[in-house]
Amino acid sequence: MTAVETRDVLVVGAGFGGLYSLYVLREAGFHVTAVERGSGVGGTWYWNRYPGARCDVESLQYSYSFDDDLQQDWEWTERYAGQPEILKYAQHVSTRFDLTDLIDFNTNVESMNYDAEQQQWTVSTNSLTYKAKFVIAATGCLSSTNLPDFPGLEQFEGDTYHTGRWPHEKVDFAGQRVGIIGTGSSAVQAIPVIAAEAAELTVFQRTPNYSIPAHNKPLDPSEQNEVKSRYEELRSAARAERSGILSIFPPNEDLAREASDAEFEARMNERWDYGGFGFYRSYIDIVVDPQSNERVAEYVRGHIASKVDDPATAALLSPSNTIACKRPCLDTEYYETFNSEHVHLVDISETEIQAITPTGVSVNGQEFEFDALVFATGFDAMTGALLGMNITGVDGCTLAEAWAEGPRTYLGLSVPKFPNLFTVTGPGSPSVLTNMIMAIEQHVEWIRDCLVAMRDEQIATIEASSDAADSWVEHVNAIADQTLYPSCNSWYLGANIPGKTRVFMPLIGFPAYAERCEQVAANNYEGFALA
Ligand code: NA7
Repeated sequence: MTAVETRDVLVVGAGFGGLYSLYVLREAGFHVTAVERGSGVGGTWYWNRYPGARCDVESLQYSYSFDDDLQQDWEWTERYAGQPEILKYAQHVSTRFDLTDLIDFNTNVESMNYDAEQQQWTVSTNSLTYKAKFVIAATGCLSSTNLPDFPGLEQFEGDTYHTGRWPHEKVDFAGQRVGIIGTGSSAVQAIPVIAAEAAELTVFQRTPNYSIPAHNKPLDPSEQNEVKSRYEELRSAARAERSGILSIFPPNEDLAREASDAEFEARMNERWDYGGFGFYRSYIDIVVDPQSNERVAEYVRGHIASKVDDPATAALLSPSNTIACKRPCLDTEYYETFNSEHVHLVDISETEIQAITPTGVSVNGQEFEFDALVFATGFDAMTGALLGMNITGVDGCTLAEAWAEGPRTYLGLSVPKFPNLFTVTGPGSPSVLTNMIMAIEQHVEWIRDCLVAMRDEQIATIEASSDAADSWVEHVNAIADQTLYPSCNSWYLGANIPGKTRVFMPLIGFPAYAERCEQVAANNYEGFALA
């Protein structure tokens, strides 16, 4: 018989959300454990070890703010930290705050059932069964990989890799013919690095992406010290930003559609040369006004044309869709990589991949031979990991049933019919449209305060009301509908997964969201049923 462990709170996941949950709940006196399917901490940064993997939020911001000694002691080495450094940071946090012993590694949740009579969850895993009053799903937004069902996939005789499940050992592509499918953020980062090693690299592109130079560089110690000396002020200024991210370019109210050619060019050039997402803060109407959006898109297409020698390749790499309505990419020499003779671009926009064969890929009757295939095909974002846990709430309602029409949460934190279950950066919260670590801190602190209040008031259960969730989903989509975000087939909308219901999942605007969460708590958790 499987052993049963009892906890006040079970946390699922030991990425940044899980680690911080463990920390605050233990400090608040709860008996808490995390289960983690990996053999170490880090979540996204544990799995995404592909060549070139790097965060697109600057390292001095993509870090915890809850402990000043931590943020003062930790030294980042680059403007944008690479995966190995972020993983080391996560490991350091786990060790520094004695969290590692609170984590059961190599533990995969197989199902989760709520017992309304006992008012507790039973969480079955591949090893132990846990009973817990509360469950916190800190399962990440981009953690359930999407591997399309390519016919013949299992026949391929070479090595296959998914960027989101990269092996821990170094993969050596030297001398190999490598094929990569996908041109999203992961591919845009991986392609230049794989190209530097492989004998031949063939990129299969279904939709081109806009990418802005990262201009990554070693961090200047004086810049780092300057930020550290003002960390509190800068962190709170970041929380007041719509994206929770500060840029050296202050926000402005200017409209791209009104700028003269000279003004527009000068401003865009300045942002392009600096690199990073500050580019998109050049004008406030980029994601709301199609004409302004097209002006910025055309500016980027101009850069692609000037970077790529072959005009036909440049044209193929140039997107025509709305800029920034898919997650924008940051790159290091992405477009330039296609100037190398051993790098080939195959357009599959009209003729999808027909089959994976024992020796390679077949497209439109043409065979491409490879020693290795890389799937940079993304994730079942925001809902995949939650749905993968086979969760059943009250009245036998499964999460899959509850979300048949798309994810339905209140505040991105809670789902009707699933009492005492919290989601960290769940669908309906700002999550992926912000600095994730900042969003995680806000969510986890809200959950901690809620659990402490429940303990103090002797409240056993909390459950989002159906009406509150309906209005919340409407609110999230109404805000998105004021923008151009819903106009692309993005993973924000679930449009990258065949059959997935299209609902805009992240909420635009961190500060108003955080304020709303505070109001809800102050108004005795309005929108929730407490029992
Ligand atoms: P993305 O951004 O979802 O990119 C996945 C890529 O894979 C994208 O180019 C897709 O083309 C392509 N794709 C997906 N399915 C197929 C099939 N069936 N055939 C051909 N091509 C396909 O995932 P990433 O991992 O790059 O990035 C995820 C996030 O991680 C990123 O936004 C950052 O926040 C970090 P499509 O565009 O759908 O035509």
